[in-house]
Amino acid sequence: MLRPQDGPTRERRRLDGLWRFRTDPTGEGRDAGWWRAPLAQSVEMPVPASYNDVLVDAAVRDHVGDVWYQTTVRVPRGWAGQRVVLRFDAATHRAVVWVGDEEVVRHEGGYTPFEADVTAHVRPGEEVRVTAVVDNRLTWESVPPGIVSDGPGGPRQDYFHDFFNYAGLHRPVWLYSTPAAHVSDVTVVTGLSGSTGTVDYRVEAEGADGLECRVVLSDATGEEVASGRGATGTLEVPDVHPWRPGEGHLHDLRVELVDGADVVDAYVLPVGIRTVEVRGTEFLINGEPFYFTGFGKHEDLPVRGKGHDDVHLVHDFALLDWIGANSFRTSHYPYAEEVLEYADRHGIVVIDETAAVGQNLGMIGGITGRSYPPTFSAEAIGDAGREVHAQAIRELVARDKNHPCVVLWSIANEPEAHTDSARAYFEPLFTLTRDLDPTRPVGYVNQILASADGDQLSQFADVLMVNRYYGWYTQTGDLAAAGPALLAELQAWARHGKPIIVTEYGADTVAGLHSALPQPWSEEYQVEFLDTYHRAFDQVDAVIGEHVWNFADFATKAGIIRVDGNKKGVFTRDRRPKAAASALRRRWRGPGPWR
Ligand code: BDP
Repeated sequence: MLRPQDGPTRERRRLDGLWRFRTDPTGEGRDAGWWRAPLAQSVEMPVPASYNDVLVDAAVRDHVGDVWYQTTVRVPRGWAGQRVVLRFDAATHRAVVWVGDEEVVRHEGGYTPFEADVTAHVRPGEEVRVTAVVDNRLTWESVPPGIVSDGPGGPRQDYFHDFFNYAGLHRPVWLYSTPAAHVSDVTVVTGLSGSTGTVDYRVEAEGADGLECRVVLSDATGEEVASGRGATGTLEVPDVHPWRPGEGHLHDLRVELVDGADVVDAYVLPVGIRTVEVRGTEFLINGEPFYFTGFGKHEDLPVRGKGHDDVHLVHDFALLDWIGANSFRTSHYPYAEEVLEYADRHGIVVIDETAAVGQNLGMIGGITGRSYPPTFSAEAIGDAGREVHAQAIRELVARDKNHPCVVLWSIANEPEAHTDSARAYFEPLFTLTRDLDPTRPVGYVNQILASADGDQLSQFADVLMVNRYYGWYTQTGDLAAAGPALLAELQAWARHGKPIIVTEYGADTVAGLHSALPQPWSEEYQVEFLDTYHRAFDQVDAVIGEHVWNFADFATKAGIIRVDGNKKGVFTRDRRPKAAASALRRRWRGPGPWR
């Protein structure tokens, strides 16, 4: 699905700002038709933002079920004769949208965009009411999963992942125009052969019978470097300037539908020419071994929750640069497209993850002492849940396939992985991901219950991604024991003959808590903890990446092992560095073994 853009044949309008908002604790709005009139008893709510922390109201913060958003928009007069589209970049976790009195689209999944052609429901020059009901419930048929139960205070949401269930309209909402005959999708696959770059392109168009497709590739200077005709083809770029880590060099692919000399529609796609390949235990970008340094992140901010914000977008990337990180993982859901576009432009490498987190009921039962059904079973995540997961993968690849920064798909974080039912659940999802995108490696993120010998999913993965917490959840406070245990495990994984990225390792750390003898929770312990891991990584050739958990402290649900959220951040939630930040900076900006 193409991002809306302004151009000679297209215009867009952001509907962000203050919308009318109302929680619907009894779920009456759908029966009562709340979209048919101005939303009664509403308050004002900013879009984009999570709604949870904006108002000082526990009933909003912990709300379970539907909330309603509504705004009024005037469709530009100049759009007469154009196709008009309404697009939500995200609605967490599902939504139904009406324009005026008409339902125009519904969507499942909180982190991928959806849109509707609303041409028939709007009149250029006139105002129209846009209403969305957004449901935050997590069930066995959602990604991520959860359980809603009845409590004395109303419905309660339980879930199995370690970040707060922020919800709402987290990302921009757009109204945009295209011509009736328009470019509806573009796919590029890039290659390098010596100093020549190639761009295989495929254009899809709607209502474009009789029109010709023309493409022009230009360099950053605007100079044309290649061109082609037809909906598919290969462009060759001699003496190419590739996209590479640390240098987000982009070309522009201008796609036009033409009728003789008339340009009916034009769309410009930024293209980074680069290759990605796994060879033995190496991860190659443009044929050169790449070592990942960086973090698992979150979209998480005070007050805004998961609401996208350009100030923090730029600031987080500035901190990544300062510390010497060359990459991050979109743990544990697809991030806003603005984030990937920024990474494209700045040469930051991304592991792109679905929202499949918390699919490990044995582990959760072990932590909480509660009993759950088998994870991948008709009583828990069954066929319907897997289809939702498959759809989430389809939408992720459809959205992100053209980003040069994305070099690896992660189809789940820490799912159950040591059982036959896990293998049966995941094998088709690996196949699906590869069918959708044969050009990028695929993996999943492993948790310690599935060991190097017991894991049943790694056989399907191109890259091994492992999260480990020796010295924190096990061998707590005992780094002398943690180091050898970690090393032994990494050596066992190395026998698989695939590259290993340690996608999580970290210790909760209270900023400002100091201890001469490094004790858990102190800044000194976090530094020594990371050092211990790095010594092990440097002894295992197959380890080709290190992502600390986490970039910054983040909000979680209430729990006895969380004090005001998860404190494994190298930065605090408001992005102040803990001692570990300088230590990481010395390693990542110094002459590491990966350089
Ligand atoms: C891992 C999860 C991550 C948690 C982390 C932790 O992947 O989401 O936040 O542990 O416990 O299991 O800090």
